[in-house]
Amino acid sequence: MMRFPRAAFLILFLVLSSLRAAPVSPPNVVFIFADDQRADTISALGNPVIKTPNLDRLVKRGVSFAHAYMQGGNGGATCVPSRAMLLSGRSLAQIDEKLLKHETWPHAFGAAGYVTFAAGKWHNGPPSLPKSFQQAKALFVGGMANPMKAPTSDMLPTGKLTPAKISPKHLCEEATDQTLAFLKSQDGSKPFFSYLAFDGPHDPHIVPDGFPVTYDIASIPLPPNFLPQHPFNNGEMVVRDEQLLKWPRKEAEVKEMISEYYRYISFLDVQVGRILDAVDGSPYAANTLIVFSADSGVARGSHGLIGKQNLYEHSIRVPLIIAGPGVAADCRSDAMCYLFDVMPTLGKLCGVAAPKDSQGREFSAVLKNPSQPARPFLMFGYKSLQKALNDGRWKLIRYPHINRTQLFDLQADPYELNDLSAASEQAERVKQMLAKLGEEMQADGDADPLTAKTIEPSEWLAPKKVPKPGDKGF
Ligand SMILES: [Ca+2]
Repeated sequence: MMRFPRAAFLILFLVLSSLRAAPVSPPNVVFIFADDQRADTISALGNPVIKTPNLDRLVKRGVSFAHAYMQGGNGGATCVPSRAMLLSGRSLAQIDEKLLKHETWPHAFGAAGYVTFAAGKWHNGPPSLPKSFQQAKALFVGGMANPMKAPTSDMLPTGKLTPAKISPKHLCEEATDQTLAFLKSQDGSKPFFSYLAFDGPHDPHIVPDGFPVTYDIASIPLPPNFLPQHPFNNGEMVVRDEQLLKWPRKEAEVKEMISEYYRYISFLDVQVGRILDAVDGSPYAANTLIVFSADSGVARGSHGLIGKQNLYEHSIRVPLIIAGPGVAADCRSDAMCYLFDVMPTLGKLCGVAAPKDSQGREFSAVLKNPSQPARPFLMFGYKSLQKALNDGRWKLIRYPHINRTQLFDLQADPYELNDLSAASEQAERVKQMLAKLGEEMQADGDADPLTAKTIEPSEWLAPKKVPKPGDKGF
């Protein structure tokens, strides 16, 4: 047997040590965030109608979460708290919607040496923008707008915004253009964190004239849980989103709305494809995490509702796809998580320490092994009107103002069609889940009661006329 000279061992040891010690540059992050995009609107994840070839590409290279959720809202515009939760890593009961009281995750990335950039919808007030990002372009800071006429601003080095201007392009296309320019400007000397927030597919469902993807209205399936009207007063029956269609909801009108909604998603999918192409063709293709998610789902006819001011799965469940270095490819995960767990997870993958007030839990283990669990249960709220608990199989929704409870077996009944709360064999489960919901709300600082002082009628009659601001009941 040949003996290795001692010097050879020494050289081998030194080579291996130097390999181990070689600095590994932290991954870049490209975060794409849609507005009101349901989790069931991606072709590769099972929607038989919609065309999303680029999101499908992302699905094939990453982990797709079937149980990622936004935690709810404190008012009709759930965009605001959802983004505040995402960016701060804090829960619904603990957020500052203006994002001024707590360090944000994008700021933490910047402090850790990342170049940070935002484009598109910013819904938490201009002062928090320079506290979160170093650079920003094509920002839409207003309320709802026609995306073809949305006023956008750029952030100056002082942190101030330029006077708003109207781009001749669709807001989502303009924000994508600006993101592409940012990506192209990166020379690899520092890692980057790019946040592209679309203003769609939020209504109005407007895409540029001539966009070639269309959907045949007649062949659009209605959601399996379509109803002409929600069966009881959920406390938010005439909020703005619910006025987009008249009561009772007509099947043809819902199908038309869904066809336009899908067309908008296909338009956004093209923008996603432009980003994927840019990353794929760049020198940093192998070292970039790509995330796609949305701030909420939306009802679009499910349960007789149109908007996202409810706690059914269609409105709170969000798409979440994560791909990149160290992430399993073409995998699905049933791990339950909140949107406000996503940034802590990215922080873990990128070696960025959590801001001290971030409460989210990192689930990076799921990205390596998608059969790993994340949270054991989730809690939701919408104003003081709706509260819910999901333990992975059973979901309880409580409506304190009408003293009403729903219980669904999500495993047997994923569309939440069969309320089991009155079944005698479920009485103990309802009792236990209500108690757990109350305890968890208290632990998180949500002081709303689970039974209101004044109980309102559960029955609800649709207004003959659609109410306007200032009308009683608006
Ligand atoms: Ca939204």
